[in-house]
Amino acid sequence: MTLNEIAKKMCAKGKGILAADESTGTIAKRFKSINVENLEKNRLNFRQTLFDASAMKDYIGGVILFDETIKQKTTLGPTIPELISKHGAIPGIKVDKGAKPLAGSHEETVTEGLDGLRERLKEYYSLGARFTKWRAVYKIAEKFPTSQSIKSNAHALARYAALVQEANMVPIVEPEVLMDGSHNIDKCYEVTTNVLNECYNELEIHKVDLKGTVLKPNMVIPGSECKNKSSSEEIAKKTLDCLKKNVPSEVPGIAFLSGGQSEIESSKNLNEINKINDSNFLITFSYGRGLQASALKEFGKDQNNIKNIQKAFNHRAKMNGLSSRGEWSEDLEKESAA
Ligand code: 5MM
Repeated sequence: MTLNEIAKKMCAKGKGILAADESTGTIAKRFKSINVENLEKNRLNFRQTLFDASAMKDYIGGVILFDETIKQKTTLGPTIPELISKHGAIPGIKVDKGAKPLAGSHEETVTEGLDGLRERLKEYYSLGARFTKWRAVYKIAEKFPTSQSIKSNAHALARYAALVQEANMVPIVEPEVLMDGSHNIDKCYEVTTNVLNECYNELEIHKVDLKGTVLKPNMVIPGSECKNKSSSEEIAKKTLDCLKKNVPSEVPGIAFLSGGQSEIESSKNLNEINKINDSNFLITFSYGRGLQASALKEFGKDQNNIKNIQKAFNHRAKMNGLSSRGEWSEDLEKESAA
């Protein structure tokens, strides 16, 4: 498959991406919330339960894994990447080494992980990965994000993407403008515009073939502490407008992060965006919390109740699959959960 074909398959209509790439520290927080010990066997058990669920075949185009997970063998027989491929989804891998304090602007971060990346990519390809992910993080506050943060993160994202294409994989470019803060939706629109512009400037400088990439952005949404709430219609309108103005049309797929929105909010907002999507972009989800929160709760109740864990995951994956077609509704949400 060409990189363009892989990107389209990851974001195919009715399907999206499962972001299961929590690093050991992040999964520790998730497990703490359900009183599960953060052991390798528990991480494997939770993840293989999701990757073997029936929704994988119908609603999941790709799964983003963490370094530990891509190297694991399931207790079902196959390795993790084999299990994912068996269900028709594409295995992918998070290759960044995390957001670290930015020298010169310590309250902001720059994502690291370029050293030795070319070699790591070879290994991940041999383990079955066909796409990768790198996340840059930007916070909104009075003086933030600085142009230093916007420029340094865009530069790193572009160097990452160029290396990934050289290794014959599709780079997911994830510039995440955080929801934290009291800013309004228009501020998020303005910052997201600046961030996207700088990213695509750098991607062009680094000769990245945009047809073989997927963008993973935030939605244009008010800060979580903002007093003026926005309707899904407004979020959809502003998000789509921002993407149409700032993302080059060669990009085949846009897969949103959920970023701390609830499961229902993230499905509803994605649905509204697709209802009015008049662009050529395939617009879908690449959710972590938005796809896993309910399943995680079930896992906390009983780690061995595969049926209930998979039922919760199947439901969310189906709802988001519908949202990627603009066919989700609150009624279907209730009917299918019953
Ligand atoms: C799954 O979480 C990923 C972050 O992991 P680390 O912080 O441990 O590196 C994250 O990049 C994720 O892929 C995206 O932010 C989407 O997740 P949400 O939960 O925002 O949909």
